[in-house]
Amino acid sequence: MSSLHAQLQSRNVDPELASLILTLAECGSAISTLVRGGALSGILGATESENVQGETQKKLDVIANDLIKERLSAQPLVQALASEEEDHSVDANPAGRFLVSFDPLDGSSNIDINSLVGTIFSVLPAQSGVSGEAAFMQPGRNQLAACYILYGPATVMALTTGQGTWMFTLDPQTDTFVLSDGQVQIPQQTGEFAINASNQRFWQPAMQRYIADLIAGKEGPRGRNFNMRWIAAMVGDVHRVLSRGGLFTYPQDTKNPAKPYKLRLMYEANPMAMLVEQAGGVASTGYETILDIEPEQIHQRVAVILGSKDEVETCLDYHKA
Ligand code: AFP
Repeated sequence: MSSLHAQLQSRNVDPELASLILTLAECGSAISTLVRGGALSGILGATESENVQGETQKKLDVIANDLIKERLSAQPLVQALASEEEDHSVDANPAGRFLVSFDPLDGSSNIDINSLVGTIFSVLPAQSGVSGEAAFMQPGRNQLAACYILYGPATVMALTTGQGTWMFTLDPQTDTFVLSDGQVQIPQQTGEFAINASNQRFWQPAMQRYIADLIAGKEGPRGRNFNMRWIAAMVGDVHRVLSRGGLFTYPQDTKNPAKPYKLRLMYEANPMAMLVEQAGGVASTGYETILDIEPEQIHQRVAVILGSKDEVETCLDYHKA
């Protein structure tokens, strides 16, 4: 039984980065306690406000955001933070070495049905002489750490600092994250995919062709059957991919021409892409490696295709045709 703290030490993670990661873990553990309380914690239901993305905020979106904002602002190592739920980045401590972006509660529509939700964090280096949102304009390849905390039947944390992806489980007795997989490896091949199929008529032709061939199964060009899963929380779908392989995608669509992509680069795509790459998988938009995208604004959205290497590469071949 090795704790997160012990793992960070034994793997020689920069002590200041390790200290920040422990703060992120504490945020996850506090939110986990609220999630477990459900209706008893007063966290269910919606607020009357909308976030910058025009989405109605759930009570827990706001509670989780405030909790993380408060704890990170008090962390001397954090120069600034950016949240999916904040209009603009928030300055913390000018001398801090790190920038943290986060999705405080991923999968908000699952809260009221007692289904999977999670928190996602991405850590970037602060840049000398650059402040405000401009400081966050770095490709995901620059991330020093990425992690998510999934509030499921067990609360688990997937973490990378660029030396592989590790998985921890929260021990509710001691309130500590304990190592459960020291080297996550996504199987290269898979028979499972995840996509919101209700958007099928809005996808681009390449994705239409790819998914049609998966669904055609044994009788189709792929010559074997595929199974489909959709959790409606990226954190849950990516956890399945890290646990047993699979392909997850939220592709470009024309459902709302003003919003061709759903997932956010800084809060969802970049940290998940780092966790997946560090576990031997691939993460792309269909045309570009996610971690190489040069961001233009903190709330920008991208198409995402990630997971088992061979299957993602097969999907990318359809985009070349
Ligand atoms: P929130 O972060 O607003 O809860 O959105 C969740 C999400 O961005 C991602 O986690 C899911 O994969 C996706 O939305 C679900 O989208 P659908 O509503 O199309 O199922």
